[in-house]
Amino acid sequence: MSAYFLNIPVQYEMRKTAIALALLLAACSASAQVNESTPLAADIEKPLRYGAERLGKRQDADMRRFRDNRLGAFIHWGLYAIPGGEWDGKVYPGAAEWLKAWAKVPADEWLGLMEQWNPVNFKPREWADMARRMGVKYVKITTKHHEGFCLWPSKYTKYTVANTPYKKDILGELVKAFNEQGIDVHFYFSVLDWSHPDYRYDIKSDDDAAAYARFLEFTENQLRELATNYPTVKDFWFDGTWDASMKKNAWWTARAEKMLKELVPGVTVNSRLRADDFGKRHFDSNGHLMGDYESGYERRLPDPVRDTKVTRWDWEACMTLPENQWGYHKDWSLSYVKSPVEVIERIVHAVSMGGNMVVNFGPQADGDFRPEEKLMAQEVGRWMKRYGECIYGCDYAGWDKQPWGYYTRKGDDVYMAVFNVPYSRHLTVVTPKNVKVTGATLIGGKDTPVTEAARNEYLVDVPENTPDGPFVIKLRIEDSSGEKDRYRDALT
Ligand code: JFZ
Repeated sequence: MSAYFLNIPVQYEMRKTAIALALLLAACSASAQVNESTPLAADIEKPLRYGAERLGKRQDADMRRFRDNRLGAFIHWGLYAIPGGEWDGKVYPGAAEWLKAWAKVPADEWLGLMEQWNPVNFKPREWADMARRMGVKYVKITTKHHEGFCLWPSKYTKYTVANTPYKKDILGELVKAFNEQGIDVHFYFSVLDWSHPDYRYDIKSDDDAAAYARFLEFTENQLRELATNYPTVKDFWFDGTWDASMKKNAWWTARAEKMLKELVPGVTVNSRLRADDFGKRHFDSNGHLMGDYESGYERRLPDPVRDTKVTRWDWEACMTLPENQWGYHKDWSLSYVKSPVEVIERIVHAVSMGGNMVVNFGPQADGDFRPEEKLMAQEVGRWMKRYGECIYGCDYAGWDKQPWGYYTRKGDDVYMAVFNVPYSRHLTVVTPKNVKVTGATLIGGKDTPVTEAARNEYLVDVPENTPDGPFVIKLRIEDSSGEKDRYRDALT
């Protein structure tokens, strides 16, 4: 009896909790799926001082250039290239640029490698030639990785190229050489700095707070120095911002972005720099992207069917050739190394989802590239030369994914990048309503027949005499949907 009476309020409380939970879940999923074009009701937006400055994509000329470039190269070059993954006779299989951490090398011992920094075979113009031939439109250079060694003669630390046998300003030479070839230069910058005594992983005392304040001032000085001394820089790609100390100093991440944008008009900044008032990173507590583009796709890519939400914002992915080696590692037999075709597929995959792809190089300590990287650059370049029109300036097409490969689109041009040829030798194309396919041409080749199999379904014949490897077919379409360029220029 008493249990029955007791049950009533208990059930009532449970129902209340269930309703509150349901409301909370609804709010959460609404913010997770927020469509940037339809701002959320103000009552579920949290007020933020350091959240996103903007809803949707930047549409100015500099951002369009960033986006249209589509293919970039990463260069991870620092003291870690000297040991190349080996310390005291032991080869560590982890990322070579993290060797100091794997082998627990004290900072001053690690920075002693500076005495050996003398890349006598470094030829910036040859680097720029190689990049141009590969078809990359921009290069992201590690100005300073976690180790703290600067590729430019920073006046705020002694750990720079100026204090090595080589002496010369590597960064300055690279900026000049790439810019001469019409290639944009982006700066990678690690906030995390193992060389600096004031760096803190977390702030647990007043002393920590004071040290970290000094560290942030040092970092800001370095950023101002980079932006001022190399004014043609187009982008800052931040890294090493994941520690609790940074999340507790979100104000600084917003301030650094603002400062760089004032110093370098039009400059772009990745989302990895930013944290909001609650320490939330990349996307703020209201689900809006911070910075200009998302930079979380590292060595992986969004699923072409499930993850189409990524087409609502700008993003850039980056990849390594081995499993996870950014800096030079002497032994690439320790993990699988991607073939040029696999690199090409990832480039196309990224563009098909509205993103950019950056392919990494880890130059040797002598300033030359390993043969595998030279070969890859050459093979990718050969493909880009013939088929690059399906990459540069292209975007998400919005058509249903097919097993043969990926679509990209530029205005009324829809491209089919074919990686898997079906036994039937017919490539199925399912168009959106009001879009007709009227013809198809192999890029660098001839027209190929198209037959209408059903309403909005076409079969495109695999062209005769396709070259080995992936090829691209350009479709002629009639689009009466009135939604031309919807995916590109909509004010999302
Ligand atoms: C960082 C660095 O630690 C690494 O050495 C390299 O420079 C790479 C480009 O960036 O590593 C990361 C950073 C972020 C993620 C993974 C590895 N992430 O967001 O998944």
